[in-house]
Amino acid sequence: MERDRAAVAVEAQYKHARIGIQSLTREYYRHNATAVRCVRELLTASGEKSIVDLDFIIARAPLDHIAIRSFGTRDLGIDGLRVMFEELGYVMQEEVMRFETKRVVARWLAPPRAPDGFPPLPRIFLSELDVDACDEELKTIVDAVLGRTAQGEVRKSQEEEVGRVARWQLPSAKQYAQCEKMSEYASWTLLHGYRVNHVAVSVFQLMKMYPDTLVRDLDAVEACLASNAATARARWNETSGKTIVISPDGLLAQSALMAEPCRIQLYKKSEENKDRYGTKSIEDVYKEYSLPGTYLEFVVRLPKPEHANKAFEDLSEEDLRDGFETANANVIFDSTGRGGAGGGGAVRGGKAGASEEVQAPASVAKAGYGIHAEGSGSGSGPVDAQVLSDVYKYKDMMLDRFKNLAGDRGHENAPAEAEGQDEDMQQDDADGVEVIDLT
Ligand code: OOG
Ligand code: NI
Repeated sequence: MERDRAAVAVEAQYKHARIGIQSLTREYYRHNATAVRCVRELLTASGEKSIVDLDFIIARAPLDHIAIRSFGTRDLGIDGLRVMFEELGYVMQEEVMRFETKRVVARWLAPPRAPDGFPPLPRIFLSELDVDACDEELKTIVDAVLGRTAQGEVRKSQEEEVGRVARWQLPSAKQYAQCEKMSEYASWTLLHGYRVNHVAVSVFQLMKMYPDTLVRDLDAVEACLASNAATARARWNETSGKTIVISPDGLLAQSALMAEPCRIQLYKKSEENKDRYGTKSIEDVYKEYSLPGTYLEFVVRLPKPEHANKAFEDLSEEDLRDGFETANANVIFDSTGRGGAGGGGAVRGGKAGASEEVQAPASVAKAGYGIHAEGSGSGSGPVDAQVLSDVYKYKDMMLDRFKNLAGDRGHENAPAEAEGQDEDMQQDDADGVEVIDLT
């Protein structure tokens, strides 16, 4: 009886948390057409037979984590944000990740327990800009924008149009551009606020849902997306020189797409106008820019060493490598970058820490669950040419298999737009995330 009551409580809390998470992910997907297409492709290629529409994706697509950015000042940072997740039963973890060159700090929360038979909820990755540690020039802009919550140079915040969630108004085009040179993290967060920065698809949970899926590691994710014209154009984050980053223990592998461009209007200047009677008026001029929006990430977690020999069917999320890896995360952050000085850890005055170096890939995480279970080695090592060429051969092989699969599925998987997509889910015309003109 006691046991039943506990089970009921677990289930109630889980369902409550799931509603909260789904409302966040709904907003994320509503404004990121590429993410919808990519997740749909992974599910369909994995054998999902239902209509993979937005509701299906929100309710069922397995996520490893969700990430939100913030400013570490007043109550605007991690400690302000954590509360809403703790109310949903999430538990803040002790681990604090520091990204010295970016002036960013991050922590994560573990989800409440999932009742038997239910998939786990995603972890929450929260980060904040260490505003006090920033150079004066950057701090001045951030403070100016965060302080401007009432009427001012900024017309409106475009919450509905672009999915922004902030307690401050938009920066001007000039403030954005100046800020971006120093910190892409800061410029992104001034623009978008607390909206979900990215969600990460869990390959392990995808395999649990579809035991026969070919999508069993990150190379297979790439091959799957490359095999369909609707998703093949997605640009990968290759700021580390490759698409996949792997933790030194070889058990956490991650890859991410570059952010979806987001069209947003920013204040440019004020102009003095005269009407035909010679009456003067001041008019604010806004301009539309295409700037980095949100992105999609993919995660492979392998079993902890003590569970390495468990059969896949017996493995559950708790048996896997947990948490995050600073060096991986440092690269993943750059998915909202445009390759300027403000990204890649080059915040002025910052110094590159050795701890932020990305380790060479370990063969085990590349290879996925099957090979790991056979114990083909672990740990990180120098990039082995043989391993890499095997990976590429494997990728080609997977690509062929996905192409065949797509052929079998016929029109269902044709490059044409999926029916019934929202107006605001249309692909941005701009290829890439170049600013139109930000001066
Ligand atoms: C977070 C980047 C780090 C991960 O999974 O390591 C990250 C961000 O871009 O805000 O998501
Ligand atoms: Ni992430």
